[in-house]
Amino acid sequence: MSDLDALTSSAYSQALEVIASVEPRIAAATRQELADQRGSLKLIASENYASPAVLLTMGTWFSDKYAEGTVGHRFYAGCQNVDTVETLAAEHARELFGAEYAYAQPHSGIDANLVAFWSILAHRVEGPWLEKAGSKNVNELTDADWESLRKELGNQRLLGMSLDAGGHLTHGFRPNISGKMFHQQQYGTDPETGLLDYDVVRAKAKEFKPLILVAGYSAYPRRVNFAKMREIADEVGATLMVDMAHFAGLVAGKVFTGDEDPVPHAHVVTTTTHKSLRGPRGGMVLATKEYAPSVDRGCPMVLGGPLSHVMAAKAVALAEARQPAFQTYAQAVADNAQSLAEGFKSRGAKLVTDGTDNHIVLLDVSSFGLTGRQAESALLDAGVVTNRNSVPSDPNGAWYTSGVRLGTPALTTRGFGHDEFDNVAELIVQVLQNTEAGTTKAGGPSKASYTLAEGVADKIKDASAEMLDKHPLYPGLELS
Ligand code: DSN
Repeated sequence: MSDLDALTSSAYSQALEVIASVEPRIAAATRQELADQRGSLKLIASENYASPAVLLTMGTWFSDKYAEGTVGHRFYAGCQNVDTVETLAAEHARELFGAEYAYAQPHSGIDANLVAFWSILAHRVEGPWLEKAGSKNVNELTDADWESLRKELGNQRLLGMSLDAGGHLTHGFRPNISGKMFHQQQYGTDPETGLLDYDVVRAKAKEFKPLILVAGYSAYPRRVNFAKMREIADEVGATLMVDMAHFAGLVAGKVFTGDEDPVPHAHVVTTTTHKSLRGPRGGMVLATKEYAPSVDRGCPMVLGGPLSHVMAAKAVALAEARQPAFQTYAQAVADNAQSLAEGFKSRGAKLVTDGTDNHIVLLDVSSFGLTGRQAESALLDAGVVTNRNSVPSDPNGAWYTSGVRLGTPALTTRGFGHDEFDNVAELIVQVLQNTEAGTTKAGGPSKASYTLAEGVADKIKDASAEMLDKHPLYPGLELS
């Protein structure tokens, strides 16, 4: 055991003792969570394993500090150390992504998107309106002025990718706040190929004339040409906002470069920090200089007080992502997704878009006679952790779905390579081939109940354990 491993083991063992002295059930659940994560195949495309350094950074007294405002301009006294943390997180983010400006405060990807929407409205609508109205401060508006500004703000359009094509709830999905605060329209993917059709996006944008064109995805297994999306945005006078929450690690690791790197093309880029970027659970906004002043007011206008302990962990994770080893990791994430996709195709399974060129594989389980819900549950019984996901024009809707979304970031962190991912495809196919859809009490087809043939779960768990033991999670971390 290295000195660092011994220190980490001792730090966690002692921390758990301290926790157990107050609420032993939480200490026990924490230990169990490590055991569960160590013993299962984690294929949720939005999850990863942050380093012990990142995890330990979150457990400090920075959690106790209020720091609304921005660096050097806080609404609370005593923020000098938070300023150091936020400055470093933003500096690492700007350097890593080549961004003009970085805002490290959002608590999640959804929060980052809300900050982005708000800042675009402030910059594009409120600012020009105030100027026209005689450069009045928004606080000085009369009720009549405010009514008129409110109409302008509330009359804006947003065009984003639809949920069932792989977009996110916050990209204009009607039931989401983004679909209510904006007049929205959605673009989908080609019904034959499942691929994004830029001509269709352009035609919709020309007709709809959105203030915001949103690009990015949560469940689209392909790369996006952001240079083309910017061209479209410019043609219609829209702000291009890219949500790179899922693939930020592939951008950081220089797998997505040129037209596939959103940062040089978008006005505003949002992300999470915990998915392929492998940092703490949180969000971030990158922007061009012109949007920086409005993004900077995200807290307290949109966000509650920043989580300084998490911003500190973001700085540590971003420092890790600036190391050459992260580029090797990111390339392996993409290569492994190819291996997983090929593994499915060679076994006759159906994939949305017939493959992948990012970190996501979207398996259409309808050919196994299952809903996504049934497949997800049967896989979990066999120790394979995934999430069900809609496929384009899904006949089973967003709850039961017809797909299972798989991602390679987490198991790649554990060291899985081509052969293991091919084997993962084999194990998943075995589970699905041995799962039968159930019936409802009334005797009709059920979308939820299922039967996994006896003995299959144990067989798959044994086969997984062989791979998992060869690639331990947090090797060297031993809890006493
Ligand atoms: N929860 C994220 C994901 O799994 O992709 C999106 O919000």
